[in-house]
Amino acid sequence: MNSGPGGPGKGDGGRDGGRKGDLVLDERTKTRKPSLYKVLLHNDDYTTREFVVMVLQQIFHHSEVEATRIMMHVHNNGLGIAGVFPFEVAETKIAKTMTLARRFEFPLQLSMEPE
Ligand code: TYC
Repeated sequence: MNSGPGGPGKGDGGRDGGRKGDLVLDERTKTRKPSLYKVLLHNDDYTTREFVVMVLQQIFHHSEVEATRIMMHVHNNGLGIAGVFPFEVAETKIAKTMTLARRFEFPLQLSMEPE
């Protein structure tokens, strides 16, 4: 039985960058994509539509048309996706949005979950 994908004994063609004998980083160490998280926007009865659209434009970089579409989706369905990002980017956007919302005394809630 061999040692499975990526294990020793393959000889070539795998993850050694095509080189034999040199000490090189595993190709996947350099190329593996970060896992992604959905940032979810929650509806409430108090945050203004205008504020939500502003946040979707300023923090999530959507166009006014797309921001309005997302806001209306959340308004009508209770929940929607503001965007999909690597973990730390998602966390930072949530924190920025929450801080801004609290400054305006809006109860807006966001959360994140693995894509
Ligand atoms: N439901 C809010 C209103 O009618 C608008 C709203 C939309 C609030 C999306 C939060 O995530 C939200 N003013």
